[in-house]
Parts: sequence; structure tokens; C-alpha cells
Amino acid sequence: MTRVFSGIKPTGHLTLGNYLGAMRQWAAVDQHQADALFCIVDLHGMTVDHDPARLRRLTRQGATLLLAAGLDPELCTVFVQSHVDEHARLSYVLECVATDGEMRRMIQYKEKSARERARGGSVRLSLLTYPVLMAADILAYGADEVPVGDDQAQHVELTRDLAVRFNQRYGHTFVVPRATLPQVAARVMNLQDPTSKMGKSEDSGPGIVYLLDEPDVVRRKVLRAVTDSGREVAYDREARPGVTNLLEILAACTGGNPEALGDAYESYGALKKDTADAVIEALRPVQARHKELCADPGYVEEVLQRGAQKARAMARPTVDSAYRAIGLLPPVAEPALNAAR
Ligand code: AQP
Repeated sequence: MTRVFSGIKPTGHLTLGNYLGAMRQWAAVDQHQADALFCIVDLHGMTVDHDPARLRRLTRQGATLLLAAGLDPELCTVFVQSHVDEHARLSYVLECVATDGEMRRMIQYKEKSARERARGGSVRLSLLTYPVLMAADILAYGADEVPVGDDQAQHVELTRDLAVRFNQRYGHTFVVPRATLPQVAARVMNLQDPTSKMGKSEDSGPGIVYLLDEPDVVRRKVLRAVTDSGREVAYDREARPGVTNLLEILAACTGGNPEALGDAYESYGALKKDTADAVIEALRPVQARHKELCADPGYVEEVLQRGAQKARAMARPTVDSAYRAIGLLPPVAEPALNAAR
């Protein structure tokens, strides 16, 4: 059976981009067709300046939202990254396979480090190395597929390169995974700046729809979305990024084809109204389920505990193999130590 792994960072409140680009596909397709693991990657949440209490809160909220979006712990494994030591264990080994040049070429590193420096802040070393931790997240589980939005495709490419390099140098250890992207809404753009991704770690703003936004807030944000000069509704990523973004969102929420939908509208106003309605309807069941789950925090904790146990058992053998293959001496087992005393 195909093994699938993907994760989400608790760096901010989850957005419509996270939902349409990743979570929805995990719930609707991946958990039914594959042996799937989904993870709140909290260690990745510390690569930029963070507040510990907020990180804890967002980790819990992220896990609750994964379940609210339809992940079923009877069908897939849901857990928190830092609950499974194997991720960090493997990450260091992979750092010994990666090069600093590879890390510095990562677009997210370039963008986020530039943003951090522009604010006068310092750049954490973990921002440079976190793609290696992401590779460890994926390779520890022998994942065949990694369903992600378009912005993470480069990191999955790096993961492939590291797996191939490790296997060639130290013997076959890792499955070489591939990224799978959704057909529509692989990159939902900011409604106020449709040339930038709708990202959750940016300052909250009218261009970002959060999964827990009230319907009237969603409507206001969509109705105020920046559109393009001209009047014709047409799907054209280069010339009409604002309208194209709305068409992608509408298509993702209604199951239509964004190009064909473009032909069906004569005004920006009608497109915005239908998009707002479609987003509100898409988020309604997620928000309702989130409310129920918040009333039962013990259930979420139990799911995470069971998930971590399962994940640990799956990752351990592969990480142990990688340690052996790269030349680390296996630890002496406890009974043998006792006998020698
Ligand atoms: N705008 C998006 N459109 C489509 N897919 C998206 N994803 C994220 N944003 C969009 C996908 O959601 C999954 C989890 O994302 P993440 O937590 O790894 O990272 P992020 O949401 O991109 O947020 P960051 O890195 O904390 O900060 P920003 O927001 O500044 O980039 C991934 O599969 C991702 O592709």
C-alpha cells in the first residue's frame, strides 16, 4: 500500500490556502487510499522568532483543525512531530549528507531570511536547516508520496536528492518519495496581493482567509479582494492574477474547472459574491466540527497520544537502519550490559 506523509506548521492560524492546497486532499483522498500519516510539525514552528505559549496553543489548534477537516484517526495516523524523537535523530544524520549550498538555494529560506533581516532581526540557523528536518520527517516513514501545496515542492525535491545520495553512498535505506500537488488551488494567493502566497505566518490581514474566520469576515475579505485592471473575467495567471486566484478558489470549493468558470462570469462583482458563498459553505462543516472537538479536548489528546505511539513504531526501524548504514555503532542492549557487570 502506498505510504503518504505530510505536515503542517503551527506558525499561525491555518488558512484557506492550507485547507485547499493540502488538508482537504488529505481528508478526502489520501487517508482512504493510502497508509497515511499527518503531523503537526511543531519543531518547524521554531525556525523564526516564536512565543512558547502561542506555539503550544497553535499546535493544539492545528491538530484539532486537522480532525475537524475530516482526518479520521481510524483511517490515518495524526500526531505531533516533537512527540516522536526519530525526526530529530534522523535530521542530524541527513545534515551530514546535505550541503550548505543546497540549503541556501531554498526559496523559503531566501524569502524568510530576507524578511527577518528587513525587520532588523537575526536569522535562526534552524531556518536554514529546517528543510533537512522536513526530509527526515518524510524519509523516517518510508513515504512514497508527499501531498503538498506548490510552495513545498522544492523541499520535497531536496528530500529526494538526499535520499538518493544517502542510498548511493551508504546502501539502500530510504524510499525516494515524490510530491503530489492538487490539480486546482495548489497555490492560493493573498487576496490583497495576488502575486504573493496566502501565508499563515504573515501578519494577519484582510488578504488572508483563516479557517476559523466567521462567515461575515470571510465575505468581507473576499468581496474586498484586489482584482485586476480591465473588466473581463478571464483565467490568466500572468495578466489577471487577482481574478485567476478567485477562479481557482471558487473551482476548488465547488469542484469546477477554473478556466471554464471564467467564461461563465461577466462581472467581477458576481464572481466575488459566488466565491464568498462557496468559501463560507466549504468552511462551515470544518468550523462546526472544530467547535465540537474543542468541547472534548481529552479526545484530541488521546488521538495524538495514540498517533505518536504508532508513528514511533513505524519510524524507529528506518532511523536505526540509517544509523547503522552511516557507520554509527549500535548501542549495547540493556540485558547484555547487565550480564557484563
Ligand atoms: N497559499 C497556499 N496555497 C496552497 N497550499 C498552501 N499551503 C500553505 N499555503 C498554501 C500548503 O499547506 C501545507 C502546510 O503548509 P505549511 O504549514 O508547511 O507552511 P505554510 O502554510 O506555507 O506556512 P509557513 O511556512 O509557516 O509560513 P508562510 O505562510 O509564511 O509560508 C503545505 O502542504 C503547503 O504547501
